[in-house]
Amino acid sequence: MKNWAKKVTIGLLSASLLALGACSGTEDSASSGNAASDGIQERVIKAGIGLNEDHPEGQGLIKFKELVEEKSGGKITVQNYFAAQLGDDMQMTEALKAGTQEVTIPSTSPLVGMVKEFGIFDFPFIFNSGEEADAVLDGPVGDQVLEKLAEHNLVGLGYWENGFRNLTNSKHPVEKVEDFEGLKIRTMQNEVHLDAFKELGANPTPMAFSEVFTALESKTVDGQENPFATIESNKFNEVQEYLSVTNHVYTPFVFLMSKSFWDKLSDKEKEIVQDAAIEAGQYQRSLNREENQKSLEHLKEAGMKVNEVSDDEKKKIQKKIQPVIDKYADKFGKDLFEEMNTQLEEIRSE
Ligand code: TK8
Repeated sequence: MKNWAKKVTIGLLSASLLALGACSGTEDSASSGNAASDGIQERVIKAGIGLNEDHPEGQGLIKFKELVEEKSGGKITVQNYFAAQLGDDMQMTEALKAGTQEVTIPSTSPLVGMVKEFGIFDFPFIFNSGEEADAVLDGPVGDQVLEKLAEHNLVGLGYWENGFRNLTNSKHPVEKVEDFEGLKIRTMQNEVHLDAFKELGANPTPMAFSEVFTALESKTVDGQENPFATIESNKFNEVQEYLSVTNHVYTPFVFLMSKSFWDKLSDKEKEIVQDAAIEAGQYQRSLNREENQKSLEHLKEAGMKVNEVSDDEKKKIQKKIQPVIDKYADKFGKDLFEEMNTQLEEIRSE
């Protein structure tokens, strides 16, 4: 998306979020009797993610902390917790709903049981590049999905990037569609991923990310799939021999805030938090794209046996899982799915 277009979308998103909380925003600060003249109170944001501090997501969260603290003149502080210290993606999301944690940035995939529309991003081979994903996620399709979060006591402040996923396993290189046969693969807790791997003849098991290393080490599963940066940061190469460059699906991260916390914020505080989430997200996305390529090189150097998958073979994989897409497109919202496809066609014809 062109830069100006991105700014307009972000502007609209901020405006609609401000409107969302406008009625309830100032009440709390006024009644607590210490409303500050600049509209900023002393507050603490507890933020947790599933990945490590050295991962681009961890670095993005550190950037978010810096920005919020700087923009609020040190009045709003952010306490960061990495590596699932506060729980896995679903547990932290529940904590936000309960109002016991303020921020988390999970993959959208395990949230599909709560907001089914997130599932349209889980279809294999839907995006050809990170830029295509940005355009859809930062545009009207992404916004419509974020709006669904309000009824779950959540506010979505934008999308960050987990990225394109690649398969690792301890058995053999996966070069052809037949090579999936019988492989025990850990998937995210997401029905599209589960069904797609079944369709390919694999034996998938859904599992929280925080359990994956141990499951690989103990050979409970043969393999898993994640972007290169995650494979490196979580040292999966120590327990996995083969890395197949499948790029089979793109996963967004979604920046979530507890709505009960959001509703307490003044307009000024909302602006600070919203702008920091977007700005840190732009930093995170570009770092992620740089680091991902470096990570692939590091994994090769560390001795992983890396193989490419030909375009022909990818087409065969795609064809085999088409029934899964057809089944779930209806379930997640045909209109939204079509709107996404129309936007992608427009981008590709530009
Ligand atoms: C980390 C997860 C992870 C995801 C997964 O909390 O579960 O495999 O790719 O990045 O969100």
